[in-house]
Amino acid sequence: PAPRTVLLTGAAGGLGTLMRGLLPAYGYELRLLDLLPIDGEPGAVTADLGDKEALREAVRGVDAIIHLAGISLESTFEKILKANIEGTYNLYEAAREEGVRRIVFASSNHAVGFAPHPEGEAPHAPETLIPIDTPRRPDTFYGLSKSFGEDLAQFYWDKHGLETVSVRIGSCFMEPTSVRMLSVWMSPGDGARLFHAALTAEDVGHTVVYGSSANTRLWWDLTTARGLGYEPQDDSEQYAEKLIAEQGELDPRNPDHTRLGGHFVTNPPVWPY
Ligand code: NAI
Ligand code: 15L
Repeated sequence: PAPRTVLLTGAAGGLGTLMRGLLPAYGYELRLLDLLPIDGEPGAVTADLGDKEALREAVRGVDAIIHLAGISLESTFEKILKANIEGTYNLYEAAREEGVRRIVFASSNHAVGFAPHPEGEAPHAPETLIPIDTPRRPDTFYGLSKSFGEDLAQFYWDKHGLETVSVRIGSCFMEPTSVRMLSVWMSPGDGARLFHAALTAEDVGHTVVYGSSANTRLWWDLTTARGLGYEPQDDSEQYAEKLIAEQGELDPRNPDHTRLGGHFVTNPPVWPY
């Protein structure tokens, strides 16, 4: 049966807030969890991913989990280790113990951030797009934790039959705000479509997908995402003229402009606490 009750971790965050707005229309009943309390949601679970008891209680009885919680930018290895690596392990253990069948894991483009992206005129030829099985090349400790999360997901599938769709999200915000984002933008509506597909596709085992809209300037291959039944409806191209006028075209001599991870490869934004 299709999942109905879904635990959304990281529900107070940017993507969590967008998905809290969009996913109920697909018929999901969301249970919310975050380290921070959520305004107007007195039923939300306020818990740290380090609290195993709280996680076990939070996952009890849900059909699936969308795991967004964690440090979403670069930080010290010690902080990333606790929130993203141990935290994701704790959540998988809780899910295994409580018999949850599927997790949608918010991986990131930064798990492969050092991969070079196709250059030159878009749209890029299909054979030049970054394939889903390209060797992982994390660009930060943050990206390294997402790489670990994908391996953890594979292990829990092989060893315990717990399914995961790992979504290497590009940039999911209301609008793209940089020339790079024109290539990796995922509109909130497409994000909800992709999460819905990841929750409902059959026999996913552990499937890794890139998460973006059908952008004209796409750098990566959306085949595995489409294989879940995802049909993106949006394209960032409508924002291209304005962003390029403000910021200029990407410069192939600039190392920040030639790798999938963009400025994360040289000067990543740092988690504030
Ligand atoms: P965000 O930083 O806005 O939200 C993350 C949430 O996780 C926050 O509300 C924070 O309080 C919570 N959190 C952090 N540490 C926690 C802990 N130890 N226990 C419980 N909750 C904790 O990030 P955003 O943009 O909403 O991203 C959500 C997820 O998607 C993250 O895992 C991020 O790495 C991933 N992602 C997001 C992208 C995007 O474009 N927004 C792109 C690629 C990946
Ligand atoms: C990410 O993984 C971050 O969580 C998000 O805040 C964006 O910076 C995004 O990548 C990106 O690459 O634009």
